[in-house]
Amino acid sequence: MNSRRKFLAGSAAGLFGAAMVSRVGAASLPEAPLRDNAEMAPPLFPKTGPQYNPVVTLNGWSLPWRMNNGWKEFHLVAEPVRRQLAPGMTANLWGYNGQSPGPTIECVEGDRVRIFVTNKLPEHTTIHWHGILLPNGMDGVGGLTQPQIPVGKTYVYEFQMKHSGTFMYHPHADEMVQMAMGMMGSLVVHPRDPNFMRVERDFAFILAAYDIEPGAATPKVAEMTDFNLWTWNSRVFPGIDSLVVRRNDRVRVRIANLTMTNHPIHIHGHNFTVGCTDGGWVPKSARWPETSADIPVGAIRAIEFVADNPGDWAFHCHKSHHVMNAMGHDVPTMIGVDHRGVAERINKLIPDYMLMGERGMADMGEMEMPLPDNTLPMMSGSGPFGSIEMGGMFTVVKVRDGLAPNDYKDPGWYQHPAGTVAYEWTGEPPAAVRTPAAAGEKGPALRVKKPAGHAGH
Ligand SMILES: [Cu+2]
Repeated sequence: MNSRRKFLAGSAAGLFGAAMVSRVGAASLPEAPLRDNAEMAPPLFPKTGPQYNPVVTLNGWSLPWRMNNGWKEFHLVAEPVRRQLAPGMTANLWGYNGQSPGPTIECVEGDRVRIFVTNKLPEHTTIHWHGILLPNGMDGVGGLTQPQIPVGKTYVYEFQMKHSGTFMYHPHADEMVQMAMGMMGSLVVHPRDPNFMRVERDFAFILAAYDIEPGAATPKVAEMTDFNLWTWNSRVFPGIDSLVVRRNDRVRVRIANLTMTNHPIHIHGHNFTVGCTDGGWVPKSARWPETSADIPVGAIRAIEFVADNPGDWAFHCHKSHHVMNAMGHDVPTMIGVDHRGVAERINKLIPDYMLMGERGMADMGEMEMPLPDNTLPMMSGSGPFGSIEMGGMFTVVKVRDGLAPNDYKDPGWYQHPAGTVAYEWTGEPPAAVRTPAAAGEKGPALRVKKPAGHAGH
């Protein structure tokens, strides 16, 4: 901590502890780059320090740094942000450096890092470095290991990255509000040996949930269980980036969960193993094949697979209520009810009123339902064969031949070789044969029931 002492001694305002850092900001703070959009930035290859294979953050970016006498210096600014969740809906969130989640911090095992955190929120904050083995006073738990960072002040965290793996950062101050507002970011520590657990494509994102009323833009921060927007890096389908990979690439996807429930993340057309948790690497001898990995609350799983099956593969949370977007409260079941024209009339009286479809809910995917402003259809996204009827935690892994090593551009939809797509059978249907009902039994009744409200989805 030598250079920290030097740093503080050099300050003109050496009487006020860490708060003084902001007084010398103009001279000593590294730049705090900002980002004003939710596009995926290309991987950030290191220009200085040890080499590594950088990650790609879905709908996000990695924070540039500067080297200063052997320290890797980053600057995070905690602040209110406007985040587009998908085209058609923008939310008022809190985040870092212009976006929620904040930028991914990437460094290398053994690096000494100095992270400046400037608080531009309307209340105090801290940052906890989830999973990092560090000195207690750098752990970022407000009141326990440091005073909270007051509004307008900058604090400095300094520690050495002792082990490689997948971690995250988030506040440990007024946590319920600050995480419900979107304050979080990925933190990746690359192995010192770039060939250790090497992959060709390495993705990172965080699971976050919000409760935003249809027609509103600000999450309800007191919500405990009843969330209606299930996001990857504060984006919902169809706003989530595809994972573009070259055929036969080894792929890692680092998934952190900062929602209040678990998410079984499922891939099609491949199987994977869990290669890393926020506790460290899983030895290869201890892995087993999966197609879904449950990501517990407050945990991280990095899955690894070889992308050997070309195509457009669904990749999603397997809880079916997590692959849809916001519904109004008390949505009635309307299956079997002809309500054409009713919603428009009700909407004049109750702006956030939405109807479920009368033939099931696929109507929502076809966007026939009138929606309040700044509200996404519950299910949407169109594919080469029509509406995909998804929302929330859903995207596509696009496995293609012949991509350049760092080409993450959307290659468009998969062109299926002739004879490899499910097709309609056009013969005569067989005569229906029904099993006679047992004596006293009525015929089969179709019942479709949805819970009132959206608790638990
Ligand atoms: Cu889920």
